Amino acid sequence: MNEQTRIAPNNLEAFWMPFSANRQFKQAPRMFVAAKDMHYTTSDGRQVLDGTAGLWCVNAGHCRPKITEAIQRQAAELDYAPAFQMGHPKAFELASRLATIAPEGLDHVFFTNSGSESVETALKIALAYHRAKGDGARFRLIGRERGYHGVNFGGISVGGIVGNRKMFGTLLTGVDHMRHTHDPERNPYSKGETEHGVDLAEDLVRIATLHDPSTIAAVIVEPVAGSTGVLPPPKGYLKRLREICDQHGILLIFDEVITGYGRMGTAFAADYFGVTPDIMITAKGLTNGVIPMGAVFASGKIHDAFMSGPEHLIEFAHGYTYSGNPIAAAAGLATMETYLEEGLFERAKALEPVWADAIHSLKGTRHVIDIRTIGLIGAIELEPMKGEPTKRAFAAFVKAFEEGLLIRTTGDIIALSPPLMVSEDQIGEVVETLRRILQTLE
Ligand code: PXG
Repeated sequence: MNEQTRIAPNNLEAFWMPFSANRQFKQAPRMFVAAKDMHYTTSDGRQVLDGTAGLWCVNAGHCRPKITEAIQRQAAELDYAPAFQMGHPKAFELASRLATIAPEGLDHVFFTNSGSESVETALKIALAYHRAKGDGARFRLIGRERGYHGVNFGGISVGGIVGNRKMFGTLLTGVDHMRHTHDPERNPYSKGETEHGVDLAEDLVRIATLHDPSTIAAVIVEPVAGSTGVLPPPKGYLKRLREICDQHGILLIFDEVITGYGRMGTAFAADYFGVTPDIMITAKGLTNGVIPMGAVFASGKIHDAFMSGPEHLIEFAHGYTYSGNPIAAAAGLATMETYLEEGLFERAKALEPVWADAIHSLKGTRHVIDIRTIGLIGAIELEPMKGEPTKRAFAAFVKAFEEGLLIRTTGDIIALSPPLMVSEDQIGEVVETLRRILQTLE
């Protein structure tokens, strides 16, 4: 590490940090200054094992040479090209490459810069698709309680996290929500899909009946809800949603921002569950988190519905200055190369049972009331402190950081999602550090 990276900033005031307790953080800052493979380096020179792939995005591990070099090369060769009415080869190359790993039929790709933008893009594609087909009466969007679809207005409207919604007025109209699938009483300590709860898919029938199915444009769900504490779907649930959508001409959107790019041991959760959506939202692992980029996949049926009218006219009035940005596209291509060369998706698949057994070995540890694992994702739910929800899990987060392990917490749930290059020894380290910490926590 060079001298420069060791210097900690001496003024923390100006940066208004996202989704952070700003005042508390600034009293006792936690800073990373470097990273390599499975570890971060802190500003005081300690190594921290990355149990969360950054924020669920660094699937290939940190500062991987292929990706670093691709970005350096691209920055020196073509830094930026206009995204509208102009092109550059790498955006086309990346889209074609992504289409080859996507579930069959999802062969068109729209680039964005984040998960949140991918969500907005997907919702707009869904509405505009029906209208392009002359079915503009389909204007309703259906989400789910405990859903997280980023932080923009469409996403918080279909999302189901009250804390992310309550401050922001009336949101989108014409939105309804299915019930969530979290039911630890019926599905305690689950591995993979949960046994009970397929019946919850019938909630879509109830909502469709209430509004009339002909008014519903799309249903959006995370195949595995991530941010609200890792909620795997009940067996058969996603298949049933697919059936109901097909029966009523409703589009099914999967938000795979967390589950995409190998996190489940398959390219996408759609492959893991054997259910193909009409539109698939991705970001994060697309560029290994290194450069902001998102990609929305659409079926040929959807794409082609837009390709009518005079050829000189813009078919879809949507896009971003940085859609398909050259450096992001180069990062995406190098990331795909790294996943493939190192067989990281297969590695995640082989590790799934090892991971599940290791995390579930925490059953019975102090404060633990439930554990869920699926793919290379794990959640350890803690009993909240009386009258002070989230406090115990946050204490675990701070203690883990001090002891050299990065975890995420949401409410009183610890969420884990290491880079797919994690070794069995490192999985053991994650579990033993947590076991030790939980025993000492108030
Ligand atoms: N959809 C899903 C399913 C997500 O998980 C987004 C959309 C939004 O992505 P952007 O790139 O706009 O942040 C997300 C993001 C956490 C955590 O710890 C989760 C996310 C982001 C940051 C933290 O649970 N998910």
